[in-house]
Amino acid sequence: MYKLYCVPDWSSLAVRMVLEELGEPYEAILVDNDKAERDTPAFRSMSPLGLIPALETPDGVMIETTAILLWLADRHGRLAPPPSSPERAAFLKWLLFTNNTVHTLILHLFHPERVSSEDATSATLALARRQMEEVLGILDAMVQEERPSWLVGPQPSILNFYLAMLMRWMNGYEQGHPAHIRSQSYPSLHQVLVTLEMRPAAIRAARVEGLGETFFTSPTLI
Ligand SMILES: N[C@@H](CCC(=O)N[C@@H](CS)C(=O)NCC(=O)O)C(=O)O
Repeated sequence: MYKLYCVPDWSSLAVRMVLEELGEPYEAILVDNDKAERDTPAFRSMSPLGLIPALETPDGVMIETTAILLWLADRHGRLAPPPSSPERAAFLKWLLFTNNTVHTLILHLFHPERVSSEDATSATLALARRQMEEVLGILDAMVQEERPSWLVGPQPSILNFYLAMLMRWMNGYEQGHPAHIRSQSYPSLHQVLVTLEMRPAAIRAARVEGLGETFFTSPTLI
């Protein structure tokens, strides 16, 4: 059985939602959000930077949200166009784009002190905000123009879950902070959240993690 090392509402949420969607049994191992627990040799041997998530699989421990999601999709043959599909190229491109831009910029918006000196955090936040608006605009336009089946088709892909989690955090961030970006400003992306919010797997994961009802579109962060 998979073992998911998680903290509620951290990046492990996307993995939990995907495991729920796949209907795969897993054990959720709650890690204390206190850094000390993630700093233990035992945890560091699985996740060298002490980051969440980590997933124990029959092939060894995995880290990195995108790698885990893609591995799960490929292993179970669902939630992503398969390697032979003509849709695979675009899917991979936008999955990695989301990982490298949206997820990275969120970390800059939430922890500007990690990427700039103390006295430059407001400039870092302003820059990250502008960059985030640009990349969300690019993604929104892509969805509107291309209507990719792996994002707006009848079945979600791993990217729906990943993107919805990332946008949840921005939707729920304290108003007035540069990290507070409403998904409504990006209508095609917002629709992905609206649709996924009704998905039983997402609802189950949200309940277990205590994320409330409108957990993507109008969330309260925990
Ligand atoms: N590149 C990693 C980033 C994971 C990450 O930053 N996880 C956050 C939680 S959402 C974390 O563990 N933060 C703890 C810390 O930075 O000390 C991934 O995509 O999985």
